[in-house]
Amino acid sequence: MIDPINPVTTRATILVVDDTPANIEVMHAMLAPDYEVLFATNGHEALELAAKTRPDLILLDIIMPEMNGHEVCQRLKSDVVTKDIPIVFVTAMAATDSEEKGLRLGAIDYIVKPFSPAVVKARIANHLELKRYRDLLADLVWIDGLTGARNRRYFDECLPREFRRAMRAHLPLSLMMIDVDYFKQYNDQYGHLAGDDCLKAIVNTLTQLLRRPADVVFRYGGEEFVCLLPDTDANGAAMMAEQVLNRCRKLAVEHKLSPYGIVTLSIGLTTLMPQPEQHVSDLVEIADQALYRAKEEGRNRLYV
Ligand code: GH3
Ligand code: MG
Ligand code: MG
Ligand code: MG
Repeated sequence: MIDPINPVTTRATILVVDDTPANIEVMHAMLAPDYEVLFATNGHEALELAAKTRPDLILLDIIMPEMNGHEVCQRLKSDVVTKDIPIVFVTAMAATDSEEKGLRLGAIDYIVKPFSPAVVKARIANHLELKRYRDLLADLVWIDGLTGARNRRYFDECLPREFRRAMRAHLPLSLMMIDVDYFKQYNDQYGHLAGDDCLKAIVNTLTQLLRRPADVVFRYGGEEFVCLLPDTDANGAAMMAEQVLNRCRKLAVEHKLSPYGIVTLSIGLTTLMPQPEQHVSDLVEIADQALYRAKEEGRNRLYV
């Protein structure tokens, strides 16, 4: 899966499934210079490895003992974990009905042996490119278009998961609710586009500060952001929130209509040791009330 926020360019992984060692050797020689190559010599191994490693592409033989390639394909396509992995049959079965069956089962391509290595390599590259774009598109569903932060939809997915995880592991879970101060006036004074730039700068600052892989920044609504801090106690979260406030002050974005003269943030903070009787929405509600208090007490501050 490509992370649009932190795109890591890793080599694609290809799983080759074939019961004949000589075929595997040929494939390996052909693919290893450009890809990570994994092998399975029977259907069961293939299913197991595919689910465990989720390769970017599977090259699948048809004639194999025990479980043939058609059946392997069918099983891969009926498992949520593996159903989106493109499958290319590479087989000596030239019969049209076998090819039709393979494609109907969901394979993206069907290559008959003996094949031209150059043509097969080109086809594989094309399939991988398509897969890359498909993954990227799928990920965009979770990203806010303006700031690149995770969006509200992703927050709604993550929060219950993190809540359950914290409960199982008996670890604290902290949540920071952040709101930009006097932002309506900022837009009025400097224009909506400048407002957009300001939101982007704030998200940049937040993502630079929250560097642990588990810490995630979400755009919760217009000029409101949420940071979810798993395995972070009240002290740790308060320190982090103070740093967020400070970094924003250091950005020193001019805001003539604010009593502070610059763009500032208010933060409502809460930390829970999740318990079965609590509801996940408790965390948001408490943070929201704390944010309200931070506003009431003058903004540009943290309230716990
Ligand atoms: P407070 O200090 O109490 O938070 O006051 P505020 O003006 O920040 O709060 P209010 O909720 O009244 O206004 C929020 C403003 O944020 C209004 C809205 O136009 C602006 N806003 C929301 N989303 C965006 C956006 O994507 N871009 C820009 N430029 N402005 C936005
Ligand atoms: Mg075979
Ligand atoms: Mg607001
Ligand atoms: Mg505001």
